[in-house]
Amino acid sequence: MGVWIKKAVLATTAFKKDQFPGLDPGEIAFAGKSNVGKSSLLNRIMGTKKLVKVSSRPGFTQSVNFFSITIGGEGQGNEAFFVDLPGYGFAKAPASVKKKWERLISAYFSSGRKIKGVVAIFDIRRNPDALDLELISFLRFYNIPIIPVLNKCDKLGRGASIRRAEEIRTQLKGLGLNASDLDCLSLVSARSGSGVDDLRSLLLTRLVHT
Ligand SMILES: Nc1nc2c(ncn2[C@@H]2O[C@H](COP(=O)(O)OP(=O)(O)OP(=O)(O)O)[C@@H](O)[C@H]2O)c(=O)[nH]1
Ligand SMILES: [Mg+2]
Repeated sequence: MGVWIKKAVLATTAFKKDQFPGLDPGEIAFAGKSNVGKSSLLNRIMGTKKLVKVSSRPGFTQSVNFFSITIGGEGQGNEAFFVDLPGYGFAKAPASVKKKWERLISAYFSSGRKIKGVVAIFDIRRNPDALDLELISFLRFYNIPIIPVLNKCDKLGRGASIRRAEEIRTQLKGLGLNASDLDCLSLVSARSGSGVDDLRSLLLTRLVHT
């Protein structure tokens, strides 16, 4: 028997931390640079096409969005949140807006909520940089498990994806990711759906068992 999502709905859109939901059943958040495909991947994982708003314009998600999910199968009876975060590192955003997002993202990580993992999403074609290091350091400081994911694999062939994954794995190790976190490095495409079933199982299993 597997574990699956029976139902997913948008529960709360928060522009500041006092708008985070009072309910705290355990959650997994999606973080990464602007435009890496956080919102698209969430739609794929939840099996929804339009629940999470997506745009080719970087800096699209500007609030913290909590999606309430009902788990079925082995995890029957469990409720949890998936949390879509605004992206960081959007060069063209005005400084004041960047500050606001940064404050919101750090308020989220330091909120004391039951964050059972953060899916750290990277574009498989790009190397992690200083801003990604900031995210990783932040998560390590708060002892939040990191689930690294390389998205947009449809842009590369299978061989090239595997080669890139090895390069990025080495770089992430250099940025301080634990071996145990790196063990579950996932290669996915939010566009084609490849790798998404395995990632969904991994996330739901975390939610149910940790
Ligand atoms: N080729 C390809 N494009 C993708 C994939 N995932 C997302 N995209 C595209 O990338 C763009 C950004 O997607 P979003 O899901 O809005 O990205 P985001 O990370 O939520 O962006 P922000 O909200 O700005 O932080 C959109 O044009 C998507 O269609 C993928 O796996 N492959
Ligand atoms: Mg988004």
